[in-house]
Amino acid sequence: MKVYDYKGFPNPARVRIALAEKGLFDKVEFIHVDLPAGEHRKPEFLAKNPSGAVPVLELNDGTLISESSAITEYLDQASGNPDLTGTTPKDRAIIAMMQRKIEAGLMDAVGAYFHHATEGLGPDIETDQNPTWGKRQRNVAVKTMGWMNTVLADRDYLAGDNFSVADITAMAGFAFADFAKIDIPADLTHLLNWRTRVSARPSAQAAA
Ligand SMILES: N[C@@H](CCC(=O)N[C@@H](CS)C(=O)NCC(=O)O)C(=O)O
Repeated sequence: MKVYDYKGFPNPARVRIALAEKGLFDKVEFIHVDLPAGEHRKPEFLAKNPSGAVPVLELNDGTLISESSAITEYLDQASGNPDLTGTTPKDRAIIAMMQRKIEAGLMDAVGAYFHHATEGLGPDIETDQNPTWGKRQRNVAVKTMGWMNTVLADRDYLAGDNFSVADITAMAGFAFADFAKIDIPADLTHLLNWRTRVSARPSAQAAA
């Protein structure tokens, strides 16, 4: 398997954490895509992912899977021991729900702030900025942190008692928030404790 990515970037980090959790990190070939140079917008890469974004997983039979949650779903379900995306219909639905809320409310909101309300990846890449919208998305991210704190008041992980892809999305989302200088408010103690807990996992180093 090949993973097209850019080490240190937020969405590739999600797949790197998932690979580490599944013990597959050394079983894939990482292909560096030079985002700041615009390699992801060239026809060769757009043929792999028309969205022009990393990560992309390429299976040995040539199948191309983009979207970090879909890649994680594949890695987990194909492993024979799906412990990140659930097994029962109810667990799978709850994990998918929490993953998507955190993806939209934290990861994507921080991304919108970074790309629209800061210099982002520089003028050659950030050609369609909307700073007003970007700043509003910063508020969305902080509001989402508050909601996550209430969720974590009575559970160890975001989708229940077990670590899941929802936690992976949040781990990468908070690393991105750090980079974009959006702090977790100090009174969100459940969330801060959760972050300490997941940061101690060996997989957290995979994305660093
Ligand atoms: N929804 C996608 C988002 C992928 C994404 O936005 N990746 C960023 C890197 S963190 C990217 O490639 N950005 C390039 C661009 O938007 O120009 C996922 O879950 O993988």
